[in-house]
Formats: sequence, structure tokens, C-alpha cells
Amino acid sequence: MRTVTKLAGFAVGLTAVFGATYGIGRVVDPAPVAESRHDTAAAPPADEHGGAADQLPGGLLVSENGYTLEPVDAPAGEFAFRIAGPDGRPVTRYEVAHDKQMHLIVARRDLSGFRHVHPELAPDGTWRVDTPVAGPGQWRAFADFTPTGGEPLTLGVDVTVPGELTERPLPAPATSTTVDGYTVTLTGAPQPGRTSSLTLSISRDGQPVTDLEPYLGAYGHLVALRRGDLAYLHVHPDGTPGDGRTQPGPAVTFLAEVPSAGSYRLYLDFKHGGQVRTAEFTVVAGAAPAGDVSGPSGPAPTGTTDHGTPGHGHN
Ligand SMILES: [Cu+2]
Repeated sequence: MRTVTKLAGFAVGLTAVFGATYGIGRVVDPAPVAESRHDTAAAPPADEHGGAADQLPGGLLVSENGYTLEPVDAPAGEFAFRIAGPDGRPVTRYEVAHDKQMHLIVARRDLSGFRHVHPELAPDGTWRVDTPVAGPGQWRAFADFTPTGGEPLTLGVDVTVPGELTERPLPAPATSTTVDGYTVTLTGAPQPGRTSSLTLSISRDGQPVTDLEPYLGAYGHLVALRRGDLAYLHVHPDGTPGDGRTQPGPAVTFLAEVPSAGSYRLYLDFKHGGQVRTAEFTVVAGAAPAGDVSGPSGPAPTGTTDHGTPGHGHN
């Protein structure tokens, strides 16, 4: 909290200095940047850095655009946190996105143990939820939210659970997986730097599932995490229930854009029979170097095909 208070004070100081500069600069040259800075406090200073912010994947920063994710001490079995706003105080007003004001996603650093939960907001701005973090290891917790008056944000923080850690290798790339008797098949492959269509088809006992239930405003919710740094990627469903063209299965289509070549883990949440399940895939975007851990070491490949080539060779 002390740090936040200091940072907030620093921000106020900056604003004051900027204001003075603005006063001087206006005489000489009315800089448009200063104009936007002078706008209402509700407008986040995102525009000036919009280009960079657009390119940086979500979830890599604990603080962005003046908003900071702060874990809060909680009883055993509970996970609690706040979002400190630009004024240093906990944010208490949020917009609803994908049916919820706050999406909390956790994954272990080895990309195992994914959970997606929805905390409850207390009037003082504290979010609480039964802890989704299970088992020893280094976890990354992502808070995906839109503060009222601000831009959508995904902030991330590390959470350590002490104990003996058994690192799990990333499962090999595959285009089919099973969960609780459901088979989920992936068509399409992400391409670095551009939007790709990913279609996930769900069947059970060999029969296509055609009565998926809406979950978070869609027939599926897809999260992608990059191997190596757990960059969190926004993946948008193509179509919404009730739009007249989107069917409740068996196929659910998403538009995904990955920032680099490399391995990603996809997590599809879907709801059927009143229960939400998560199907997981490893996918490789672009020409991943052998044993890839990080981003591209050269220009992003652009010549690969849009679809097909499922399960690029790995290892
Ligand atoms: Cu959610």
C-alpha cells in the first residue's frame, strides 16, 4: 500500500509538471498530447502509448495505465485482491464484459492447472473467491476486467504455493483432446501477428454436441497462454448466441491473434448439461524453433497456410 500511495503521489506530481509544461507549451505550440492529458481524469492516458499497448500482450504487467493488481491477505482457502486505480484507491466500479465484471484466471508456470473463476466484489473494492490455486508451484494469476471509465485490462501477478514441485512437461501439440467423455477437435492454427480463425468442435460418444449452453455470453470461452512468459491473449468468439447465425455447437469459432511464433496452450471453457468443462490444447504458431521457449528470433513467418497443417511437427 505504501508503494501505491507513493506511486500515486508521483503520478500527481507528474501531472502537475505536465500541466506547467502545457501552460508554457501552449504559447509556442499547442501539443495534441498535452490536450489529451488535460482531459477528464476518467480518460486513461492510453492513447499516447496506444500503439505499444496494443502490441504488448496482456497479463505480463502487474501495473498498467495506472491500475495495479494487489493481492490481499486472505484466510486459507481464499484468494483475495484489489485493483488500485490511478488515484491509488481500490477501484469499486467495473464494466461487465463476457457476462462478468471480473475474470480471474490462474495457471501454473508450467501451464498446468488452469482455472477460470469469478470473484465477488466487496463494497471496499476487495475481490474474493475460493482459491483457484491448487498445489505447489509458481502460479500466475490474471485479472481480466474493465474499470468504469477505463480501457479493458489484464494484469498479472505471481503467486507462490510452497511445497515440493513436480514440473510437468508441456503436452505435445495435438488437434484433438478429451475431457470428461467429450472429445474436442481443433481446426486452424494461429499465425503470428495476424488474426486466425480457430474452430473447436465438440462431440460426445461420437455424436456432435448441438445443444451447448451459453457461457459468459458465448458458446465457449477461449484463453491462450504463451509458453515461456505466460502472455495472456485475448481471443474473441466469432458470433454470439441469439445473433441468428451462431449455432449451439458442435463447432465454436474464435478469432485469435498471437504476437509471436512459439508454443501456446489453449484452454476452452464450454458448458453442457449445466456444467462447465475445460478442454486444453498445445498449439504451435509459425515456425517454432526446436525446444522453443521464447518469441521469434527473426522475422515472423508469413508464408504458411491459413488453415490446416494441424499439429506442426514438434521436437
Ligand atoms: Cu471469466
